[in-house]
Amino acid sequence: MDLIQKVKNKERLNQKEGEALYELDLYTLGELADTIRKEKHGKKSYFNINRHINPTNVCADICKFCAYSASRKNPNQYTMSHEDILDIAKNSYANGAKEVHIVSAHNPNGGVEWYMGAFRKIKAAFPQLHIKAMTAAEVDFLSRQYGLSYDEVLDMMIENGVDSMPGGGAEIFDEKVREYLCKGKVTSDQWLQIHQKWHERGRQSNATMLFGHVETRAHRIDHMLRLRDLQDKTGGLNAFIPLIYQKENNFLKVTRFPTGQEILKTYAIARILLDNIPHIKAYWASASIGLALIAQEFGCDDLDGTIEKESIQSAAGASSSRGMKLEDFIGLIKNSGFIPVERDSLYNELKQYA
Ligand code: V47
Repeated sequence: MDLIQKVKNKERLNQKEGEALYELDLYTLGELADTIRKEKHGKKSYFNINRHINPTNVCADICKFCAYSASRKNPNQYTMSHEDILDIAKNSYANGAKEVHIVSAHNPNGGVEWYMGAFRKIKAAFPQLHIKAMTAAEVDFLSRQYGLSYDEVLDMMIENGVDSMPGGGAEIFDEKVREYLCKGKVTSDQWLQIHQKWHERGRQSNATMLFGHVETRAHRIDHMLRLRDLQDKTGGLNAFIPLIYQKENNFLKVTRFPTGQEILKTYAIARILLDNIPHIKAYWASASIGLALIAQEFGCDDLDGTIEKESIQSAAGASSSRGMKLEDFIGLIKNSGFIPVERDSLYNELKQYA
């Protein structure tokens, strides 16, 4: 059957059909994705008021694409104390943040308590503040470093106040590409297993995909389909977040970058293929706010949030280090023809800015 008709009939596509979607022209693809987006979310575009905290850049793992971790390209090591982290959370909470998104490098010096104590202290001081923390890569790192099972680390996260898990560390699931990019870090199967175990505890998480470096279109489709399989089993993924590779200050040599068209196609294909994941996030810190606004017409219904401060994408060249003012964020979404909807971290609607 014709591929377009299959999408319209809501039939599931396989690897080859996913790859074939890229051959469609951008507008056809955009229209197909936009129809699905409208059925699921109408003209609503979700965001939250959040603060990203990256408490350390000292890392035991080496990922070629990473400009954030301390290395010979980034000699400025830092590790925050619990007091530093708590001060940031306090400030952000006072400024209206509803979520802290905490992602660290894999610091072998602090012990498990450095990670867990920070969550516990934030939760005790600000019980209303949602803690989204610990990528599956961090869970795997703590497990390897301290001889703990994944179950033990995940249970500790819950005991210490972590509410949901972010989608980082997924990179690209294809084993060969992964070995080239970040050998030694959490494997694809382990990443999926950790999220499955988290979901089995009744918790929710997100999933990312880092693209626009050395991977092929086929690798992106494979990545999305592995997530679709996980979601069939657990239903615990809230959002899929394609992250666009930023090229500065790292050790990955890339000469060809995806065009705006290729990025928009990837968002649209994600919306079409991932029929069981409710939200597709155009993370403006990696896409740029301009492209993220356009992505709303290509299947994306979420723009992440105001962020306040961002260190990972901006270390690699993105202009996202200072976050975005709430009024500006709302104004931009409105002016682009969509309805800004402030959400909590689990996508409950808090306020519509009609
Ligand atoms: O896992 C690292 C990526 C991720 C680069 O769950 C890079 O809501 C681009 O996971 N160029 C961390 N990306 C950020 C992340 C995230 C962001 C926003 C929302 C959510 C969520 C999760 O950043 C890492 C890695 O894939 N990253 N270096 C780079 N040079």
